[in-house]
Amino acid sequence: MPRSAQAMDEEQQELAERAGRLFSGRVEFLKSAPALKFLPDPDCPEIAFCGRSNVGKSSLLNALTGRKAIARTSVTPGRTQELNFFEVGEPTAFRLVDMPGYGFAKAPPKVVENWRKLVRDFLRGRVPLKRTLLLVDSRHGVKEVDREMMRMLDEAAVGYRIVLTKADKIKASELDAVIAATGVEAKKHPAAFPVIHVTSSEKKMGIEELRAAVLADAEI
Ligand SMILES: Nc1nc2c(ncn2[C@@H]2O[C@H](COP(=O)(O)OP(=O)(O)O)[C@@H](O)[C@H]2O)c(=O)[nH]1
Ligand SMILES: [Mg+2]
Repeated sequence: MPRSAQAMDEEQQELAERAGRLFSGRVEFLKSAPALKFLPDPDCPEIAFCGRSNVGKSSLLNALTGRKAIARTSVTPGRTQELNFFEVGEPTAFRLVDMPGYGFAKAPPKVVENWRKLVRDFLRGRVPLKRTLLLVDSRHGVKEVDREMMRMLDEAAVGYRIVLTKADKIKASELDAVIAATGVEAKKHPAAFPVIHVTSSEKKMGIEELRAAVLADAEI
């Protein structure tokens, strides 16, 4: 028997409330891993965040967790080349993984190659990785460097949600166009979710919905 719309609404509501409690409760930095041998034990679900340097990843992590500086917001793009792990919940319900940003100018080829290897090996081999969030700046839309990231996710068969950031920075009409174009792009990628998330860490837009989505992903 199909579930009623009301039952689904109630489930969604319950999920959103649980997500709100988890993200406003214990969130703790666990460790940085500059190479796979430093990864924490694969003993709980993980959700990873990736995107170009300066896309607003640290700001989004801070907004999701309601902290000012759980993840450092930086004006020096591309400095970190590590996977940063944060635990959410008491006891830990899941981990957030802050992946190193990409696409920064003037990166030496060796740095780019290290980035590619670390990210690819992590995506391919990480058993508890449930989902990745691919952040895209609303003002720029999907760029070629993002497509490379999308191809890596497709190849590793890690499902991902595309999250538009800094939605407060552009006009509503422009935002609609970017959402539509991003949706078209997502359809070309087998591991991409068709639904595009729209957020602003500055204006706290789309944050509650994204918390619920992350929790749902962690529980699959
Ligand atoms: N207006 C606006 N600016 C943002 C938003 N999110 C991030 N920024 C700014 O974009 C810059 C890069 O943000 P950051 O979180 O450090 O990006 P990261 O390099 O991806 O971690 C900073 O100057 C932030 O203040 C947003 O939602 N709205
Ligand atoms: Mg950052």
